[in-house]
Amino acid sequence: MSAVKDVIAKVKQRDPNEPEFHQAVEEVMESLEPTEAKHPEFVKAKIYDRIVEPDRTIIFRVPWVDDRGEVQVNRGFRVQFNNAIGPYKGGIRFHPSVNLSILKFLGFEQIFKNSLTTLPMGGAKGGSDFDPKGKSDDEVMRFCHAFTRELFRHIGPETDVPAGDIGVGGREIGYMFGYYKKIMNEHTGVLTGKGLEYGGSLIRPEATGYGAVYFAAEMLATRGLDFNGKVVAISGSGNVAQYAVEKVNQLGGKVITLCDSNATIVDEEGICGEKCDFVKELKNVRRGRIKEYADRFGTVCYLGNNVWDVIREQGLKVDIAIPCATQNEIDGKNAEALVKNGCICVAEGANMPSTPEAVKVFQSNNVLFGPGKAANAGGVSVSGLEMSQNSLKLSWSREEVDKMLLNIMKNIHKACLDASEAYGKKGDYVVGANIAGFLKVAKAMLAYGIV
Ligand code: NDP
Ligand code: 2IT
Repeated sequence: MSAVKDVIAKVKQRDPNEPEFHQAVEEVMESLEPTEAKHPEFVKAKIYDRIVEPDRTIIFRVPWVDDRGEVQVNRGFRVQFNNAIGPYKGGIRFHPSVNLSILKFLGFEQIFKNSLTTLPMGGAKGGSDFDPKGKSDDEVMRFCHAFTRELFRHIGPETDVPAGDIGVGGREIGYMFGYYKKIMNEHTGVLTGKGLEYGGSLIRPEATGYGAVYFAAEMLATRGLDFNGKVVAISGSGNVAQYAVEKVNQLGGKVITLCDSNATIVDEEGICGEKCDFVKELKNVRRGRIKEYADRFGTVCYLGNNVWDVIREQGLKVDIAIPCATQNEIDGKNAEALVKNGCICVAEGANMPSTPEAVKVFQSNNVLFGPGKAANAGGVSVSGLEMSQNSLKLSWSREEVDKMLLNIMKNIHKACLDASEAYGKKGDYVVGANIAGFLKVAKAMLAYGIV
């Protein structure tokens, strides 16, 4: 048996209750198979076995008091997966679905994503099963403080630098950073996604969404195509989705869908201008439901269905898909419908939004498919640039950061294509991203000996 097959089997046996983690490991490991022959030294040093085991996993109790004075207890996590090429780096997710399997899949993916950015960052992920929905600002503050009361001892600007993810945006980062600053008595770049007033970077809120669209534009350019006049389906309506919509509009495309966990809206006129402002205010300030968009602008709304079900059921024509909600949101059936309805390009804004069956459907139908670890790397890239600015104790302009982001996305695109070609799978961005991300980390691990 090949080393990677053996590793996949061992991971499944060792942690049988971690399906999302198995999925991510299987997807990465299968595409690393050709690296074994070129690098027998990796096999000998058991790099493949070592890279699937986190450096450490921290699980902790988060007790806090709600507005009624009742004590609540949540579970907090930080999976510090691999720091071979830089300090641990990766987001914090607050969502009731959060568990060890999901955070291990995210932390594992983050290793390769961060490597692809060309910046010195290791891979990590954290979070809690806390549900911010329906909580007051005070409750969110108390929870974030309680979460940081334990997390603080495991992180640091040269050790582990968390950031946002689902359910964690500027507000939550502010509460966590403020508490860390208070108890450590230091003002350092320990978190990214901070407010501009206290060390944040311009373009960080925009970075993931813009980056995903930049990556899609690079893929399209390989076939002489661009966004102009294209119909685009985007899912989610949070941070990543909002700025993906903005960039698609700037490049002349038309976005016709958005969703949240309750409903999908379809606006065939295009989600642009004041409608985008409405979504930002609705989701970031009032924290309401996307259904209100349909009420306000008189468009259709499908309760309980995600964007991809709606596209299949309604037979909507779509040129480009940018999933920006959550893992496994596009299944094989919905991928087939996308292909049938004319989709030529998929750029994953979310992490692992396509199931393995969906990926197969896209790739076997010659759809340009950009996996999350490449297509959504813009967010963590600008996090890396925020760390650089914090270390330098200065801040760069919007134009400078946006230019660096665009450059990084172009480089990632090229690195994926080059690696895919070098390993005999030209144009396969999944193989390219996994191999290009892996090689740098593996070589660093090898250099350290058995540690
Ligand atoms: P947000 O919390 O800002 O937004 C998430 C959006 O997706 C919301 O509209 C939410 O709906 C919807 N959503 C979340 N979970 C589900 C679910 N189980 N079913 C249906 N809809 C759901 O998160 P982000 O925009 O930051 O993150 C979106 C994706 O992008 C995630 O996969 C994340 O890991 C990934 N990502 C984020 C980066 C970042 O910089 N923020 C960087 C790289 C990747 P509702 O409003 O109802 O909660
Ligand atoms: O999945 C991701 O890359 C993120 N949530 C962003 C991580 C970061 O450190 O900016």
